[in-house]
Amino acid sequence: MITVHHLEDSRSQRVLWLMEELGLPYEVKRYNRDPKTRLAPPELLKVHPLGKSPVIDDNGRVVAETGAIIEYVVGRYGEGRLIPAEGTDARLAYVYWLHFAEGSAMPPLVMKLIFNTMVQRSPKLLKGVVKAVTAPVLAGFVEPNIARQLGFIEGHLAASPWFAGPDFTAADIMMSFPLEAASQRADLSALPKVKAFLDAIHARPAYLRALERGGPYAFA
Ligand SMILES: N[C@@H](CCC(=O)N[C@@H](CS)C(=O)NCC(=O)O)C(=O)O
Repeated sequence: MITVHHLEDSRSQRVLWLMEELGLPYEVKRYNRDPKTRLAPPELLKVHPLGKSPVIDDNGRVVAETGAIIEYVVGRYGEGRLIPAEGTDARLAYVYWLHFAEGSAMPPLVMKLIFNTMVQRSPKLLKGVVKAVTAPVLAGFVEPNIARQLGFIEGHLAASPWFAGPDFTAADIMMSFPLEAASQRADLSALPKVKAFLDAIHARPAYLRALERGGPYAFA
């Protein structure tokens, strides 16, 4: 039985969803964020040295990093589901988007969150100074990268119903979190395909079952 170490309101929601899509039995060990810092609690450090979520434990085999977990679970238990056949263009697209999600899409979204949090949490007297430091980086680097990436994704989804071709795959699960985060940190009004993708995944029965297992999730 796989145990999913799941931090509330986090990327690990994707792993619960993966387990539901595959119909695999699993146990959820839920962790709450520190209400002030929003960081993971120290208990997670006992599961993995980085103390982040998700982490799974498959009978003593501990796997961290969402993409690695997805590759492990799909490879070991998927029986060919949620992954395109080897050697196809769809498989190449699958590998690309599986890596793009955390490797390219998340960094500018995390930077935006951090810079905005820095401004929010600065003492009143320093807010203006912190804003003066962060605003040019946001405007000159972070925002343009987010906009360019979202435009690229919109174009891809205009040509393909799912990220890796005609069928729903684990690449769609992987890409869900950056797009959910973007729906809160960016303007999606000119991105109908991205919005349609989010609507489609949010209506999937397995997605809804995963929400029940994981508890409240602010990004859905
Ligand atoms: N690239 C890693 C990122 C892991 C990560 O940063 N997880 C966040 C959850 S969204 C976390 O544990 N944050 C709490 C903390 O940093 O204390 C993955 O996809 O697994």
